[in-house]
Amino acid sequence: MSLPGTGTARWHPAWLPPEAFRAIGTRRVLVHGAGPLVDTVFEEVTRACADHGGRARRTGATPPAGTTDSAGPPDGDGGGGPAADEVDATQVALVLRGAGALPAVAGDAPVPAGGEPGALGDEGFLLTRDGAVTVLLADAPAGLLYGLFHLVRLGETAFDPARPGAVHRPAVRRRMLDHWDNVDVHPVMGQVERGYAGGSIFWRDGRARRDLARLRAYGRLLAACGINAISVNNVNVHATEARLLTDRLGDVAEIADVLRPYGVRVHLSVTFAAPVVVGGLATADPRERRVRDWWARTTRQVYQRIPDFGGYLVKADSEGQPGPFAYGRDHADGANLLAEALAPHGGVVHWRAFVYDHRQDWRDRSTDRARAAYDHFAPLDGRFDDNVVLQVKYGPMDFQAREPVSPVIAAMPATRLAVEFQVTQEYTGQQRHVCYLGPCWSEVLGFRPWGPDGHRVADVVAGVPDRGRGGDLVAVSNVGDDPYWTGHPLAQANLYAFGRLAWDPRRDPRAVLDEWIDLTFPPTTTGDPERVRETLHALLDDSWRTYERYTAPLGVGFMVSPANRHYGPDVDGYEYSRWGTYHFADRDGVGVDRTRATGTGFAGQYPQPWSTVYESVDECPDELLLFFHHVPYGHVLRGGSTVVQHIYDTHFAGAEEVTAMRERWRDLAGLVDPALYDRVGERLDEQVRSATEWRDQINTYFFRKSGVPDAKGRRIH
Ligand code: GCW
Repeated sequence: MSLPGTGTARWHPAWLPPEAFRAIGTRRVLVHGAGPLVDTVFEEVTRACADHGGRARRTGATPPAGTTDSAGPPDGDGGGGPAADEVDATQVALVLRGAGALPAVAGDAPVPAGGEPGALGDEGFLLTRDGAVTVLLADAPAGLLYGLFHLVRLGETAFDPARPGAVHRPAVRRRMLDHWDNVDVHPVMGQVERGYAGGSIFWRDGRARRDLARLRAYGRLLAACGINAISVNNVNVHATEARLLTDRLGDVAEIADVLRPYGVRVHLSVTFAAPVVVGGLATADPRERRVRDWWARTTRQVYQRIPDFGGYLVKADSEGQPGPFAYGRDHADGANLLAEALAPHGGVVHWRAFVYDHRQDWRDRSTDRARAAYDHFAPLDGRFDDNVVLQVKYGPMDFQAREPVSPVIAAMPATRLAVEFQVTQEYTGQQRHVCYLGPCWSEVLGFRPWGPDGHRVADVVAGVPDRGRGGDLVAVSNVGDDPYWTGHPLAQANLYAFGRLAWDPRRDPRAVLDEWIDLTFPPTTTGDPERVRETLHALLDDSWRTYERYTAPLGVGFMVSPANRHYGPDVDGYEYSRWGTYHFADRDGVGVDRTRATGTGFAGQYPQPWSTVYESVDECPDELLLFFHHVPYGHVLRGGSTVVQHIYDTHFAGAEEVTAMRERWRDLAGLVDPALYDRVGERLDEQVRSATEWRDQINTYFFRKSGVPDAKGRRIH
């Protein structure tokens, strides 16, 4: 298909339309350095210059004698051969240090503190100036690539002579996306589990899709927002997917080949039972020699085929997936088994902490799903190998619109941790609703588990002495084969924001949105850039809180429809189920008592001050009240209103805000691409319908339970 405004492309350019490269593409650009990623940089610059009239030139493409780095194209130019005066007229130099002598145009550029040769690391870069030349320096090829996309983001301002020199490095070493894509269409979950953007970009009906052009375009988008790792199949590993590790490894290798030029390493979800399922052994017991040998042998073969393979991702003893418990072993035994096989090759195992009893009896009040990850994993701190990354969902339950930060994050200083977000909007509107999650992730990353003077979650993930060994940020992808990549075109902002916040967790999510807006809707193309920016901010900035207002109240979570696969309201939908996701509403009150004094004791899993704050019904933040406490409907919140009145007020307000969003979108008629305009418009219609449904079901439910009328006399059915 062809999308209006995108030439003949079958997909929307997202945050990399050709116009986004105008500032760099109109200049005379020198790329200096050797190796495949520098080739990519040169290719990008060459294309930008071809589109916008600039000149691209390459030096240092032949590695200095004695190095083994693979060479790119010979030194030369990407625009017809430079004349001597053009060489002198270089305006921008992207330079890999250590690739022979620095080109003269960059030789005298002042180096800001922290940017000394060798100090930038594998992915860092610095931006400075040498006289009239804008100079970007990196010590490793990936740094040059990230630096290029930094220039693209900055646009004209990158070349402002007054811009002070600055060093940039990612806060987190691995910024990873997990695809929950199935190779075979799963009878219940389909091609992509919790996917809301069509089919998979990797797989279709049991086969690799081999849409290599699109995969390459995906790699570009990922690199441009800083993502450097990806897992290509669902953590629920079914029969066909188990074979990606063995006889179907070629499919994985092909994806790795396409993403490699953009610095994205490929990881694979594997089943813990692989030695049995695909290896023909009678056991997968981690203590058995033949099992360890099997993993060592199999992993060696993986690395023969994919030398820069990232590692394994494992969901074990969770929601029916096999794991070490079957052999009387624990999660450290299980994770270390795979870590041992990966270690000689530099690979890592991401071992998920999403372990709980999914066959709970709703009558049993002593079992609390929120406790489970901590109960299972905190006692194992110190037992995991160095190349194990324990992957923890950001909240103790399951990607709800509002949860407290998982206490596991503060409980395992001797373990590498990855915090897992969900970019795919399973519980946040399934990409039919506008719900910009940047502010939610930013809150989580900025949360200080040890109180106002302590480290943040982001610090723990980056690594701090005595508090965290350092790990990764991971998110479940929202991408599919939809022409807009993400179903809802505005959901692209979530993918972009995840990458950017993983690179720099301290960034303001609104500033991230500004970047995304300017790249995706370049000011030079929209006619009225101010209006575009303001309108998109008006829709997106507060949309997560709006979503929270019209759905499950005060942190209690769920209330989603099981029949509609978690879309839309069903207050009691999971109340008598086995999943451990209850709200316990009765005629007197609502909420889950997770205190030590009278409840499940979950509040006690936090360090001070939070364990005291959450324990206390008076100190607990309003937005989490029903997560931690069961309170009467007349309980007065810190904000001043009663619980039931708050429910009514927020639900009326949330639904109204969505109606206002739909109105506001109309401001962009004629200013953005018509097909995109219509797609968003249709989804906003659905969001208005759905938010109204949520409002009415939640308000009616609590009115019927409590008998308390709305103080403002609004219509409750
Ligand atoms: O949120 C739940 C989803 C499952 C998912 C699971 C998990 C891949 O409903 O579809 O399974 O989490 O994170 O493993």
